[in-house]
Amino acid sequence: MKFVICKTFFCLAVFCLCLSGCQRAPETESQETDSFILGFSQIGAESAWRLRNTQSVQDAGTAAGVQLIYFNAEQKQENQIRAIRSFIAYQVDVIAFVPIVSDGWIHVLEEAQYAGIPVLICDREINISNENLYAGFIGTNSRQEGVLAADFLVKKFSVNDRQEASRNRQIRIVELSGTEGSSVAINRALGFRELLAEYNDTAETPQFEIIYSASGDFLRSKGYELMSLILDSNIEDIDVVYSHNDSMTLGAIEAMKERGIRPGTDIVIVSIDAEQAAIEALRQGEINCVVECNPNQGPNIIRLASLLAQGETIPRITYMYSRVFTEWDDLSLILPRGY
Ligand code: GYE
Repeated sequence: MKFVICKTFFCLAVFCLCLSGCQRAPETESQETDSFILGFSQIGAESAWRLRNTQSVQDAGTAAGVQLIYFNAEQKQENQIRAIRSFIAYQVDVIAFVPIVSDGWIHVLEEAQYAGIPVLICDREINISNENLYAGFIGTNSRQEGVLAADFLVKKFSVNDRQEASRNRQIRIVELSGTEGSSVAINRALGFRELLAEYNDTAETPQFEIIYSASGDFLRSKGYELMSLILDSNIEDIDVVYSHNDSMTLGAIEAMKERGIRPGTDIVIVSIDAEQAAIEALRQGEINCVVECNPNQGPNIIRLASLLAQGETIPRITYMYSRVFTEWDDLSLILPRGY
């Protein structure tokens, strides 16, 4: 595990002391609210999205003068639990963490509650019966992301059908899902299925069918391996690949190209995240739709953590705004993504 303490807080404190010695300025609200210690446990560095997410928290912490204690769990839940225990031992003011999977947090959260330290759940949700064990959640609405991905397919193959031949048959979908047991993978699968089931119930053709689903762990290498396996197996007539993140999508595209398959043309591709490389693939016609998942959660995390440090309550759920990029948009208007 990597352990980093931001020194900004100390420099700022020294700076403020010097300043107050000269001017005797009254303490402003922001000086008060920013001066707290935040323990932040991140999952790891599995994707460009995750790197941007980490950077966003670190930048926002530095800008607000928060003392951030950062742990990288390197994809292991036990490392995250150990990190949270060390935050408790260190007596931080607030704990924030990105739960790699949704189950298995009860004991460590009880320990945090016993120590009187509020906990902010970031990016991925947890599954827990006693909701009082954490203060709130900030992240994206991953169920809605699944709904939006399915909504694009419904438009692509029916309402705005550009593939006449597909009208009278089933649309065969392969799903590359994220880390097993993570709320994001569970909800992106759920929202996607919900909307397609609703559509299938009301429309005669085309009907959508998920013919294969497996986890690629949100990794490009696994997206490549999985897609290679699928294409070399007896799974035939794939119309769509629905991938839970851009890293896996980019790996899958590579596997398709190696086999002479034209991604975006021979197989419709729907992805989630909207990192720069995926937007480029969208521009080149190799991806048909990308549902944005906004990684720039740092300012909200720091704002909510500040409130918790002051003993205030926060909303149970804070969702980040996300949009959808499709092949029908004016792609020249998309600004550089920064990740
Ligand atoms: O989509 C993916 C990542 O938890 C929302 O995790 C996040 C997901 C994101 O590594 O790229």
